[in-house]
Amino acid sequence: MSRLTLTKTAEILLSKDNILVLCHRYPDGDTIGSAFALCRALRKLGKKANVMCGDIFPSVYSYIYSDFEQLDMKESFIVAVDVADKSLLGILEKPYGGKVDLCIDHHGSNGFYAKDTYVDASSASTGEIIWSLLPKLGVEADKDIANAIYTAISTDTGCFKYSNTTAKTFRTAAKLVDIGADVAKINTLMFDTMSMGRLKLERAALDSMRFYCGGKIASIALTAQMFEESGASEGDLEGLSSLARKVEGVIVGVFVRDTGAGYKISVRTHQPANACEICKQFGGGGHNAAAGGFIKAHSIDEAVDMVINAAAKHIGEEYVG
Ligand SMILES: [Mn+2]
Repeated sequence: MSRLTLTKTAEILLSKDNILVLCHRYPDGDTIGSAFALCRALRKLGKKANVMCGDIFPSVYSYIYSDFEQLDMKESFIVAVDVADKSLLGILEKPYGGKVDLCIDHHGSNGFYAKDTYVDASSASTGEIIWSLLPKLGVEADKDIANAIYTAISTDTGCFKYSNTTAKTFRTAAKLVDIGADVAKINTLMFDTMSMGRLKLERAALDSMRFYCGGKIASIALTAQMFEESGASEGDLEGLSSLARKVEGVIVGVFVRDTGAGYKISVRTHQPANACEICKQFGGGGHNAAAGGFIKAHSIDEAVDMVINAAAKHIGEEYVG
């Protein structure tokens, strides 16, 4: 359960082979981009390495993984990237949750479930950490690695818009462009393309929006039926949780989704509200402006009510549900 420096992290990786890199469930651009970038870097060193995720990768990311062949390999070292807690491994928690040798992450709420952990909460994405790791591994990034890391960074910063974006984020992105990252193509895919399912899902989500505490808090409640009827896929959910926070005056945007196996909550905040503090009350976590968790409730209305209550208390407002 020790906390590593980046140099030590590189040293450990250099001393291992047959490395399995794990992503978190509901995989996003950061966990996918970080995993494939790291895996490709390890292979460049002549090592055997594979990527695994408990859920299917959304097809929008296929340019990262489509020409990537899984190797015949018996893993002897397990790395998790962007996975703050072992429960986030999803169906991989059972086989691998207690066996993660190394976790590389940027969540301040990291649960230190791995044998060794490198966590940098000031980093906007795990992708940025992988980028800093490359020279320590002695690996020069190629175009595939650049595209994977660019995806990780751009998606976790909302295309360089969120408050986690730093000068280092832009400097890293600039170097990725130098290497040949397909910036326009990736940005169009990630931020300017909508499937018909997503359109229907977004329409339903907007219809469900409710406001509380004089408009400082807003909620979106997505039922299993709404999801079903939209024809959307899991990947179409990306960014949906940020919609409520976009409304003028809203400092806490609450997104609750009935997954069929419990209620997934996502909270997005503007300062001074802190999303992580709100989600912690339900055993969740994340970042100051974006956090999430799961809650048990009898109905989606009850689940929304619980989070709105916590959010109202958090910002010092009165809420009577
Ligand atoms: Mn991330």
